Amino acid sequence: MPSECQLNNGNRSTCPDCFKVKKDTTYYQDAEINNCIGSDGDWSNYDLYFPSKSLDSYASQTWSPNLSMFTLCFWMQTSDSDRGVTFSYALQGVINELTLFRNELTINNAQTSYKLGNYYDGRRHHVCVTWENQAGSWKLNVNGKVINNGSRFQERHVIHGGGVLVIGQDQDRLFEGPSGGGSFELKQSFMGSISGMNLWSRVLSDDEILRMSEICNFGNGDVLKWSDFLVATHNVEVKCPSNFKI
Ligand SMILES: [Ca+2]
Repeated sequence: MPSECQLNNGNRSTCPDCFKVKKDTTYYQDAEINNCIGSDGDWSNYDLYFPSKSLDSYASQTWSPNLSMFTLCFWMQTSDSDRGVTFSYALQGVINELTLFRNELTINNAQTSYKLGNYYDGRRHHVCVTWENQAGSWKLNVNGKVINNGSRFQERHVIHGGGVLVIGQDQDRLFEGPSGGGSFELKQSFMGSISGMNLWSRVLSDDEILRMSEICNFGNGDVLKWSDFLVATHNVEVKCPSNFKI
């Protein structure tokens, strides 16, 4: 006989083994929330949508490890004709510790040119940037192809953890939250969608990157994974399920 109503945050996707069929029991699950959960059971099947250029839209995060190499991958779709910035990581005293400008990759305030801006064309693209500090080799990979690469870029440098990462804006001074103000520049705010952003502490191979781009797989970064970005979004639309997955 139905008698009790139990509500909890778990569901069949987050904990398949917890679900037990029980007589006279009906299982309900919020369909919309369910749409945001990826096949990994994590809250990862969503896009961040920045509807227009604005100083007040962003997602922010941080990470702990120091990085002597990295791979950063994400999906994006933008028709921004201006200098929208996807990724801005700053440390106290080093405002461009790792920044993806439209046509420059910046590590520890030094820049190298690339052609990411060619893909601000309104279509969906898979973007990866890799770098390592032994040879200073770096690479921009879009849709599984190497677009630009170089070496002797910031050899021996270590990107320290504990800074401030902002998605969708360029930090002109260390961002300290909504009340801080004055940290961003409108021309460099991002409009469009960003999804599946992950950061790894190693250089992924071209094959691994190609596979991710072909199957629209987000992967799971060991430094940051996409589900980590939901906790601190501000005036950004969260759209589920992701428009970038097949
Ligand atoms: Ca700026």
